[in-house]
Amino acid sequence: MSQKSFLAVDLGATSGRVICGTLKKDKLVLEEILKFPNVLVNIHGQFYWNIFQLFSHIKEGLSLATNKGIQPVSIGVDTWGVDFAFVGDDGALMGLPFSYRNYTQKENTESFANQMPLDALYEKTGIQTMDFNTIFQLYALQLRHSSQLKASNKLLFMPDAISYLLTGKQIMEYTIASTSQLLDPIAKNLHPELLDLINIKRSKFPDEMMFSGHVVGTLTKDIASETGLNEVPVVAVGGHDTASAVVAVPAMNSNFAYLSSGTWSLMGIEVPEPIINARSQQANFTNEGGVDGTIRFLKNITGMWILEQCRKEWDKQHVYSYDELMAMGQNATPFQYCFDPDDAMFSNPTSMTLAIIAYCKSTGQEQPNTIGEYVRSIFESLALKYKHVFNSLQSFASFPIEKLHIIGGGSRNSFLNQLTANALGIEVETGPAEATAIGNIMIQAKTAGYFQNLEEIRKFVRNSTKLESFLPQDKEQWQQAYQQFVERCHL
Ligand code: LFR
Repeated sequence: MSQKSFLAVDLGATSGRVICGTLKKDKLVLEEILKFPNVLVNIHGQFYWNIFQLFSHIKEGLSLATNKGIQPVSIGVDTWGVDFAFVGDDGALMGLPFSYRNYTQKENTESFANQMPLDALYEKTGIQTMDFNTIFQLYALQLRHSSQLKASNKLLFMPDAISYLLTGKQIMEYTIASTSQLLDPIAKNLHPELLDLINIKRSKFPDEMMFSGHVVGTLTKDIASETGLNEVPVVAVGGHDTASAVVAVPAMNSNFAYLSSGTWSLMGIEVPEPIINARSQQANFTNEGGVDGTIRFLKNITGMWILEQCRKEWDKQHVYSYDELMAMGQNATPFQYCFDPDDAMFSNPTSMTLAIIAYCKSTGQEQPNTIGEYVRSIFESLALKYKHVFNSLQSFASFPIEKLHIIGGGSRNSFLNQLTANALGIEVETGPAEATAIGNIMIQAKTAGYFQNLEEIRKFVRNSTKLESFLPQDKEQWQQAYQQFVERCHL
């Protein structure tokens, strides 16, 4: 195999990157070209994504790639889910996209439920109810007589909006569209009844539902000349970051579960058909669209978000490195405090440490006092919640889950990895940390003809990654801690 490079534009909720992946013989070699912050903008109490600034950073990343002598075969874009941008009749973006981290989401869902019961919505879509799903956001925009919604010609999901800015072509990529809770999971297209319910015409969305592995378009002449790149194709990858991450799970057989660990922790299995029944609805598992006809049966768990938010507060006093925080957590006494990371009070509080204190008080616990105690309680609570979701996941899987693959940035956290193995009682294998970018790049490489299927891709990723294995320890202690967790958190 000769050397071939691909560029991944990978936007997360707190930062974005342009990464180059090169196929060298039997390995993928990554190079980070540019990392930039993705900062929520608060305007009159509403949170927005600054898509214009993100786009400037992306172009800067593409120019830097040119300066490094990279001429990629193609480019792929992935982002977080559910959010979208509006485009006007003249093709211009209409303002900043709303962020899913707005406060009023719960009211939107409750108000929607008066139109259609949420279990009926689940039955139609197989998507977990999360207050920020696109369907509820759009419903709320209708109620508010949103001028953007009214005046816009098209709605583009985030990765599609970025691809549009790069190519001038408007498409709707399937994996990202599936996070909207507007799709019929069998027809794999927008559900007419749901569009009627929120009073939005099909023509508000691009005509074409595009599946990964197709070409969206080529870089516009302008962008090519501005960045120095050729007019290379932009390929539809797993536009949803989690879909791209799951591509890069280095599994050797299909008896695995994954935990894509970043701001969110997404725990799930890969299945050929959606699992939609009363039990999956009750447990609020989702059936998001994956690449190559797969379904990502998973659940969102609040991930590193809680630590990230606490860190912002601690940084004001003293900036601790990640390793220092880990060490403080490791030295704190085990199993003193626990909380349900998915409690609504942690979704976007003004102060995360105060939210933890409030939770502890309301559940009859003492409160953490030192940073080490906070860190330990955050990671133990996460590991115990992983256990809770894992038990439920196993009850849906038609196979014995032999291993949990932790991928994404959070897989670098060996303290949490060990706690997770302890809580779950099975082997945990970690890596790659760059799963999202790797998945993005590997789908491009498959589109270019270098791989036939997911199995080949995963073998190649495994060969390219330094994996680490964590075996369970302290079984009885963790079983007791889990009982206590379930009682305290009323799970
Ligand atoms: C992860 C992620 C999750 C999605 C959440 C909000 O980055 O994409 O999969 O539920 O962000 O969009």
